[in-house]
Amino acid sequence: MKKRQPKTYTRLTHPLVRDTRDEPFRRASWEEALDRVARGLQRNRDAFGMFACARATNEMNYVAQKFARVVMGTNNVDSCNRTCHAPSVAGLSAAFGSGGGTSSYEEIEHTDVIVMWGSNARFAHPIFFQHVLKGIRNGARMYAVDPRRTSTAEWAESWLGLNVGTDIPLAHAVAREIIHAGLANQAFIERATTGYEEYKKLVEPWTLSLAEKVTGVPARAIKELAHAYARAERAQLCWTLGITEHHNGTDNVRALINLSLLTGQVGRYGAGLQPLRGQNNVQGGGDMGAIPNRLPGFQDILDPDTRLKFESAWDTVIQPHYGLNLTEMFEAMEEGSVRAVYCIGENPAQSEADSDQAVRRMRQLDFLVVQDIFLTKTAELADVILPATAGWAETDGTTTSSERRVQRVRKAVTPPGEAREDIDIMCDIAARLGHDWKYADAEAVWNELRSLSPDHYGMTYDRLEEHQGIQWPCPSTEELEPTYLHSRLWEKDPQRRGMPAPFGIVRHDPPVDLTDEEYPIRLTTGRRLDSYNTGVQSGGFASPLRRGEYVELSPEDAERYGVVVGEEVQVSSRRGAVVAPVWVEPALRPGLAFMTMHFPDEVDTNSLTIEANCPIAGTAEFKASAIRIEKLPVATIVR
Ligand SMILES: Nc1nc2c(c(=O)[nH]1)N[C@H]1C(S)=C(S)[C@@H](COP(=O)(O)OP(=O)(O)OC[C@H]3O[C@@H](n4cnc5c(=O)[nH]c(N)nc54)[C@H](O)[C@@H]3O)O[C@H]1N2
Ligand SMILES: Nc1nc2c(c(=O)[nH]1)N[C@H]1C(S)=C(S)[C@@H](COP(=O)(O)OP(=O)(O)OC[C@H]3O[C@@H](n4cnc5c(=O)[nH]c(N)nc54)[C@H](O)[C@@H]3O)O[C@H]1N2
Ligand SMILES: [Mo]
Repeated sequence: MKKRQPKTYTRLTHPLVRDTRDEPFRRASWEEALDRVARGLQRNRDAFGMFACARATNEMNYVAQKFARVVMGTNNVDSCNRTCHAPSVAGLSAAFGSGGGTSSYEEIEHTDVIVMWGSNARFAHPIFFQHVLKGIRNGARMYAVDPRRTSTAEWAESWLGLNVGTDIPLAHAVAREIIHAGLANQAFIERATTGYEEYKKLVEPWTLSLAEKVTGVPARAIKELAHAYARAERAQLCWTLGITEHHNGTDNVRALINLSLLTGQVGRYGAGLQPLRGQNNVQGGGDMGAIPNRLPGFQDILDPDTRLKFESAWDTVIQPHYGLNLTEMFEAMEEGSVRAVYCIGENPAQSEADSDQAVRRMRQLDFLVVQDIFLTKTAELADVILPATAGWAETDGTTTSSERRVQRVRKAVTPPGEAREDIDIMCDIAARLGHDWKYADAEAVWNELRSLSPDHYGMTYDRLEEHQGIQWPCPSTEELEPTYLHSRLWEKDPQRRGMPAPFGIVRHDPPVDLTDEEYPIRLTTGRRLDSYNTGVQSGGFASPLRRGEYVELSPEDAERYGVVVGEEVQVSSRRGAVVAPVWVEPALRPGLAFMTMHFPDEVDTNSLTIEANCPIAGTAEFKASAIRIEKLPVATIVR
């Protein structure tokens, strides 16, 4: 078999510029590079978009969104939260008025039933999975709902191997079984929810046998999950991209939230909902307002009092409407209504669905500045490249984990070459465009945020240190709130209970990219333990775990196509084609293939994926493409 070496990315150490896109980059001084950026943005003031970095600190994300809103006068600011958990935020907000996961990590150690739905946490959230393992050791039973028998599923009492994109039928069948078995929590439903009668009608057709037919999960396994979840004293429902990366991701999320409302498995210690976020600080990026619909502290832009508060603090006028999300910004590039992009710590040239289209759109921009720590594929498309310090270990500040815990991070190593902190670079550009912001350090940024976000007000740097991180909400500098959200739903006094949580009336809608005779295989994409996202930060290092990119096929399909491990095949979708070696994977059922996004320089998986996206959240259907596998003619096989 051919030995392939993942690409090693070069760390950026000084600014790079060029006059036209056909020229190679040349080294420039910071002065020259920043002047060029200021000019490029200035001439596109009315057509600007910003991508912020979910790996960098809260402070950096706060300044990034302030840059977009104050310097450029737009709410067009977003990050890779769009490509993963925007449906979780939208679904949780619609149900509970707040987009955060409801529980703390520790609670999973003290629960009775753990449902991992569309989440391969053993690979993708290994630290959280240590808490899961403790929970299992303490007696919790785990159920894994995933089309693949993943490494996570290996630890489960039961694996529900469903067909890709059939989560709503499965959730509805679980609900119907709970209702018919008399296990619905009537008292909670009456006290804390709305829309139950309609929901009951919605799920009624989803008998166990119909669900078995549609989802492929045996009726017996669905029934067992329903009884375990509803009877548990405390149950935790965790989900990730298997739920969200679909064209109906927000509906999927609502279907899962419904199960917690039906059984009262939310708002108590040990009972809750955990959308495990992807990046070290994607929770914080959104909390800081680096999203197009919220100001810092997750405060709605449409609320006039909120806008007024920020307008007077920042001495500016905030656009009274939502900005474009990442997906919409790409569409706007096509139309020409976004012509300049400031891309900080994102690699959309390789991470966007239908990446050939994304690259073509970025090429059409009048001006692209990329600020990164490595020379990425996206940076190669830019006019100016700015070298940043890494949010991790090279910068002071805070980040927020998916249990809403804000923690300090510190500068421990000296950044290479002339690399500068993201915040300082942005402030220097802001100054060139007429905004003189002075921040002595990260703490000064944090204190400005605290003064504007009630949920963060009580978190001084000293207190974060003292408590080794604090979960939001934290409105008081004296006390701490409970580790879980929404205990109000259990209040007997209706005055204190606040708004009830509505059941989501959501219907099954199969993946957009249908399989047929021409494209008979369902491709789903995701992660492996050994690599990170587009490989920029994990490429190049050697590990016995790493075997580069493969198209993983079930043993049955491999036999049917007559292909063996290591043999290169052509993988085609309705958008593109790649050549990839085969891996025969017993964890896959016939008709299902798996690829990662980790080695795009070897095999560009995202040239296959479909851009169809959730109309509420903008997240693309990375989890469901239709493909065909073809043997290569012998002459083309190069070894
Ligand atoms: N090692 C490692 N860890 C990472 C990352 C990394 O690149 N490498 N990336 C980080 C990021 S950005 C994120 S967002 C998280 C993502 O973490 P995860 O969401 O856990 O990772 P994925 O492998 O993308 O997808 C999870 C599972 O969804 C399943 N799935 C596919 N289609 C469906 C479906 O229709 N229904 C259901 N129920 N399941 C389905 C897949 O088989 C897969 O096992 O990981 C983070 N952690
Ligand atoms: N096929 C397929 N595609 C997917 C997915 C999938 O499941 N399948 N998942 C999607 C998901 S969940 C995500 S989150 C996206 C991820 O997509 P991206 O966010 O575009 O990909 P990354 O490889 O994580 O790129 C992160 C970049 O940030 C830079 N960086 C890191 N730290 C810093 C810092 O402190 N400052 C600056 N300025 N730069 C920094 C890194 O060098 C790197 O270039 O991919 C999406 N694409
Ligand atoms: Mo992600």
